Amino acid sequence: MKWIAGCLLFLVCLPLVAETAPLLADPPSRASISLDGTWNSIIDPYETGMSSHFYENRKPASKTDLVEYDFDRSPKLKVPGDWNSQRESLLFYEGPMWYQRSFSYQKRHHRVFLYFGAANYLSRIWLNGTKLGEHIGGYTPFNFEVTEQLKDGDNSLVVEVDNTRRPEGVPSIHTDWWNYGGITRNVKLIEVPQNFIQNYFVQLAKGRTEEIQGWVQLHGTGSATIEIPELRLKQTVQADAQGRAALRVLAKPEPWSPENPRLYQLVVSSGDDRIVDQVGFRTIETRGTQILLNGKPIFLRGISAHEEAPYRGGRAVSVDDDRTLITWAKELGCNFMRLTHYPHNEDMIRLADQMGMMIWNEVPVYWEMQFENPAVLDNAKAQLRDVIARDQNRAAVVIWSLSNETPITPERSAFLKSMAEYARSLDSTRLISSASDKATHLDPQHMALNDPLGEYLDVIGLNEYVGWYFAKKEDADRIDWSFQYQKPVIVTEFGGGAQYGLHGDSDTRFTEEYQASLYEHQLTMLGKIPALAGMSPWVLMDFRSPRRTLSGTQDYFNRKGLFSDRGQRKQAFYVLQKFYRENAKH
Ligand code: GCB
Repeated sequence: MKWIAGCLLFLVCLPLVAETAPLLADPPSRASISLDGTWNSIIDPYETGMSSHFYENRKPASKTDLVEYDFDRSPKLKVPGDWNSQRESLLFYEGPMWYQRSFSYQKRHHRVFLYFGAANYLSRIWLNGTKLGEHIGGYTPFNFEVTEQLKDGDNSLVVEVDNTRRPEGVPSIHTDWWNYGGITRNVKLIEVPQNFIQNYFVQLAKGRTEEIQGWVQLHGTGSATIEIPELRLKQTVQADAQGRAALRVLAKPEPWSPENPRLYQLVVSSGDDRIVDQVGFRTIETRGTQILLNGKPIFLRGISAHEEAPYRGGRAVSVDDDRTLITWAKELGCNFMRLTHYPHNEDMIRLADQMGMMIWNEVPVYWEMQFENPAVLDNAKAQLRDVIARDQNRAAVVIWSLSNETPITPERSAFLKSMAEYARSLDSTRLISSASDKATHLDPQHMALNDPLGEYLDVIGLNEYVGWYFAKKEDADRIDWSFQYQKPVIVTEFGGGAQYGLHGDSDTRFTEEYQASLYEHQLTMLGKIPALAGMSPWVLMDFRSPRRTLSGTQDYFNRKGLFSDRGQRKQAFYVLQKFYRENAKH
């Protein structure tokens, strides 16, 4: 009996579908074929596609054959792109959507992987009717090997993407941003030799400006050669039985910084595989309550931002969208962006490397979640693992953020402790943080953040809405803050809503004057926090949120942007710009 129960348990625990393959590094030098463009799509709120086998992409075999779907006659969707902003009727749609495209292929390389930049939230993928697997999580890349399933000539790729919100999801049911569904990032075939370079990590060792360390992960064995021609560096390292080759070498690169975003060509080769990347080198550490970039204290003049497209709305999908967002942050005087509340696209991080913008990179552990559920922890860790695997060579990324505004419970603290340890085991060179809003009012003039989570972090993130969600903005002038942990503090959010062009006195909510005045009072208050090492007010641009229903003012937009969603600057933009100009040296 026990034996049968054991077997049953084993069967239940077995994955029901093929797993995704380990993530491939995807620098622009990889040989690849883009599958972006116009795809066929079928909205499927009742998920009949599974029982009707949409993935077979079948046509009636005869006049009498009943097939109740036809991808070729269905509406089109652009990939990459969210579906909500492509068709008015899809603005609020949450549920399954089927995507299909045909493409022709001629085999040129030994092995081929199908790579998705991201699809929100649950994806199931079939190539020529064969299921490749599933992926959970809306903001991280994933890939499958398709060497066996690809045919010479015509191929049909079918993807079911379902953005239904789920209690056990990461994030869970409630967020303050739009649950954009769809294949929101690039899709491509990546071609590699039989033995290939899976990934590589080449950065300065923690706190060492003259030592480059890292590894190359091979799919196969043998050796890997790492070259940085401008540093006259060339090292060949032998892989162990797991294909991992460790690197440690003395070198003196010119340090990357926002003022001087110096990048070096990096060449990694092994057998027939060769990767070329652009990599910057910098150190990032803390000392007491300071953050040190390349050994020197730096103040993070930041702004928070969602991955939403300026002017036209919807998910940001192009390098031009990314460039506009970073350019606006630069105009504001920023050297730092907090990219909330999930990993943004890879191009954004690459652009930050090139343009000189330090990045806070976050995973969507947000508000209430099932912290006691081990599968949720696995999911959150997988998202953390994959964003680190994707961005670990970007000097711009200085902080991995584990979470935002989670409730203080023993289960949540254990969850985040485990995440912090995992992040450090994957990347020991960057800082770990999290944003907490669990401050307490000790008395009218004194607030304290004593979130036990602080123990596991290098940098404390504080979200506080004095003058918007509680207290009057004028109260900020008299409020002092205290923190339980002697660590650097970044005020990761403060702000208030304003409708661009709405004017009035500074006590009237949603006027530009109210927002500008709130910033003035906030900046007075923040100036009195000795441990303050940076800030990233909420938020760069107005963004869509289903929670923001106030008609005529919000219209399903969170209006706390310094820019409107159409790119107009509000008065508060200039308040913060002035402050950052005056504090540029700190
Ligand atoms: C917060 C959240 C952010 C919200 C923001 C707001 O504390 O972290 O996701 O959008 O407040 O506008 O209320």
